[in-house]
Amino acid sequence: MKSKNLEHDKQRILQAADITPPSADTSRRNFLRGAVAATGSAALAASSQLAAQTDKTDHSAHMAQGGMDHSMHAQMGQAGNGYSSMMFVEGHAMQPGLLTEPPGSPADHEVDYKVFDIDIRLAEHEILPGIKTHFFAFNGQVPGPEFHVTEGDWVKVNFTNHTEEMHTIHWHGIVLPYTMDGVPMITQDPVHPGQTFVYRFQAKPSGTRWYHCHWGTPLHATHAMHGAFIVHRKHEPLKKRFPYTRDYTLMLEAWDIDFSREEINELLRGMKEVNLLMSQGKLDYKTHGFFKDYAEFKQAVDSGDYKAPYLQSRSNGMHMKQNFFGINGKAYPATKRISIRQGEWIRIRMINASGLTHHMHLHGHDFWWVAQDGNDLAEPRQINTIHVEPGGTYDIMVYGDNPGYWTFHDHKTTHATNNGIYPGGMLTVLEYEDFQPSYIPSTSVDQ
Ligand SMILES: [Cu+2]
Repeated sequence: MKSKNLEHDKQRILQAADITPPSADTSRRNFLRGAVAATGSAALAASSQLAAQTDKTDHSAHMAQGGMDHSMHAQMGQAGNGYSSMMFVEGHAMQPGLLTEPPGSPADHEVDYKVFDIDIRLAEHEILPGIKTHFFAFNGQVPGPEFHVTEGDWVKVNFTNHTEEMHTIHWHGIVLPYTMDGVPMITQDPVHPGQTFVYRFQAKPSGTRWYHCHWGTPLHATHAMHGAFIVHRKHEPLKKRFPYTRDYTLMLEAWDIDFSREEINELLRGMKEVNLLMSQGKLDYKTHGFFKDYAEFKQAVDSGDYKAPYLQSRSNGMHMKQNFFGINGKAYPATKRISIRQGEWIRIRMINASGLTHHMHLHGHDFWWVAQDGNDLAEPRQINTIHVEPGGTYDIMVYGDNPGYWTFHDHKTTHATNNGIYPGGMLTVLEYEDFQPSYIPSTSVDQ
């Protein structure tokens, strides 16, 4: 009876919401044509402006205190039993707006919070000339805004979701209360469309840390929902040996723009339906795979009531195959160069958001590897190629003693390409500001 009503509701909603089936014209082979088509597609018409936005605000804390009594589901912490999964929502009705301020951090009047506002929007982003695509992006930019705080600062981040999809923010490498860790269905309810979630924590330990969405990570975190979270020390001991005067952050990225376009289209189509059902309290596990616990999930699969996605394939039948690679949202030759002067030390912080491994190699110089995952190495290592693991952060120091133009790139050569064409992708140039080149090639895309 229930499922019959649900089927009726679903049909009515599909009609009311005017949800069109995914276009057949989405073959991987047609990626360039498809990229143009997606730009004008109706599903993406709500794309936000890529307006430059102040990414850091320091206004005084002034947020309404959410009710604690209903905000934290105590039983969620016990839901694990070795079976924790994002599909399990014990005690949660999947209604938006139930959870805004879970416990674990001091109230506004107890500490002096540094306040930041960040949002998530659907935005069009240009990876390099001719290649534009839509991403879920923090403040509409790729990567998201770069946070700079000092170790020990209390940080409050007002995170507002302006998309039709659910998201969270995970603070990667920050030691904080588990209620602020940003993993949906494990430590917090997902942040629903239109909702604001307030993250509160103390910035520690120091070093190169980062943040990313933890919902649907193959699309969200690796494609665009990532940014640097730099925790400075009051006194930086590394400056004694390496008196650096400039500090660069390089987010290493990889994109499958066919996958991202089709996933976003599919998600928008599906989320319209989910959001409508949710708002009416009619979201059912059989349609969307949300379960109270592992036992209910197992029973549903065993009985044949529910077919798990891994027993089928992705909704659009695609698997991610990265075809563009980049640094700070751009692929070579659109990547921003790294400037240095003779006799200058610079610091370069690399954050691997791509989900792949990279081998960053600098021409014409050795560099000193000084920190990993935000923590100083016991002894810096003098090398010129550094192995960069998914999720890891790596800090190096470079000394300007060889004037010229020097490439800095992933030595995994497939990553120094644009859609398979070399040169491109994860490649930039270390350039000396204070010298006159004696030779410049007569043909170049970047001189
Ligand atoms: Cu997300």
